[in-house]
Amino acid sequence: DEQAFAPGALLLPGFALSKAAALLDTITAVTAEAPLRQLHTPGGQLMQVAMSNCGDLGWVSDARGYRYQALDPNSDRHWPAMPALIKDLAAEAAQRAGFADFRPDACLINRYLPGNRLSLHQDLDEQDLSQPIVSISLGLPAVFLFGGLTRADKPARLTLRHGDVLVWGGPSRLRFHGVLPLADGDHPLLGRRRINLTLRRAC
Ligand code: MD3
Ligand code: FE
Repeated sequence: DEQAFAPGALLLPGFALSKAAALLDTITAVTAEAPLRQLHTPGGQLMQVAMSNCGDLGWVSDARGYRYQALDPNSDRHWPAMPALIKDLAAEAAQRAGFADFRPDACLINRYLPGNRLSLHQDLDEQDLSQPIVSISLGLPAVFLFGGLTRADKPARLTLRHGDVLVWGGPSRLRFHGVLPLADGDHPLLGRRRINLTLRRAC
C-alpha cells in the first residue's frame, strides 16, 4: 500500500513496524553516547525538538549557522556509528522509491515531546540534492506539513504514524515542510514522545 503522494515523494506505511523495537534499542544506545539536546538556531532561538546524530556526519546548529560535522560539539568526539539496522532499512526504502544507490552517511535523531513543533523549512545543507532523504517515524503520531517550493505555498497535511517511512527525492526534495505541535498521548512502545530518524547523504 505504498503511496506516491507527490512527484518524488513515497510513503511506505508501516515499513519499519516489524523493526520498531530493535530500532528503539539502537536509538537508546546511540543517545547514551551522544545525548539528545536542544540546539539554538543561528538567530538565537532554542529549538523545541531535541536532536542527536549517528553516522560519519551529524547535523548541528548554533550561532555560526547550520552544518554537518564529524564531531559532536558537546563531547568533541565522533558521533556514534550508524547502526546497520537503520542504514539498511533506509537503503531498502530508498530503493523502493527508485533510488538504487542510497548510502546515507548522516542520521539525525529528532525527539518530540507533547507540544513540540518544527517550523516550516527547507533542507538545503546537503551537498548533493539529487540524493533523497528517508524519514522513519516512531511513537506518537504527528501531523506533518508539506508545502511547495516557496514558503507562500499552502502546505498539505499528512499524519505520520509509528512505523511509517517516507522517501523524499526528485522534485519533492526541496519542498518546505514542518511538523505541527505534537498532541499528547501514550504510545505502548515509546510513551509520551515521537522519535523521527532522518537519513541523508550529507557529503
Ligand atoms: C520533505 N524532520 O529533520 S521528517 C528534518 O518529522 C525534518 O522530524 C521532520 O524536517 C520530522 O529536517 C520531518 C520528513 C521529511 C524530512 C526531510 C524532508 C520531509 C522532507 C526534506 C524535503 C522534503
Ligand atoms: Fe527538514
